[in-house]
Amino acid sequence: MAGEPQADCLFCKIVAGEVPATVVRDTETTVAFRDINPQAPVHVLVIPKAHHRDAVTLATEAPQVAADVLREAGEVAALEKLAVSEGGPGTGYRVVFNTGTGAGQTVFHAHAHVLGGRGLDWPPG
Ligand code: IU
Repeated sequence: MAGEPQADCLFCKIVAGEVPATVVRDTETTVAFRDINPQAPVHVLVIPKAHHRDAVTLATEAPQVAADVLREAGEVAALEKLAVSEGGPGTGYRVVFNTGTGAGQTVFHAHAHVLGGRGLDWPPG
C-alpha cells in the first residue's frame, strides 16, 4: 500500500532509527538529515517518513506531505543561514529531486536535496 515502510529501503530504516543519521529537523511527517556524501558545504536531505518512491509519486499519493517536504527544505535553508532573507553568508540554495536512475536517483524513497554554502553552477551536470 502507498506509504507503507519497505523492508529493503535505507531511508525507511533511517526513519525507524535502525540506520544512524545526523538529523537536523524532525516533524510529524518528515525527517531532515545530513547527506553522508556531501556535495556542498550544506547538503541536507529532507524525506517523508512514509515510503513513496520519488517526489512526483509522493505529490500524487500524499500531496500534503509533499508540501511538508518542500516547506521543511525552506526551514533547513533558514536554519543553515542559506536564504538571503536570513542575512547569512549564502546567496541562496538549491532544492533538487533526482527522479529516476538516468537523473542520478539511487535511493528510491522520495527525498529533497538541499544544497548551499558555495556557488552552484547552472546548468547542473
Ligand atoms: P539520490 O538523489 O537518490 O542519488 O540521493 C541519495 C543520497 O542519499 C545520496 O546523496 C547519498 O549520499 C545519500 N545517502 C545518505 O545520506 N546516507 C546513506 O546511508 C546512503 C545514501 I546509502
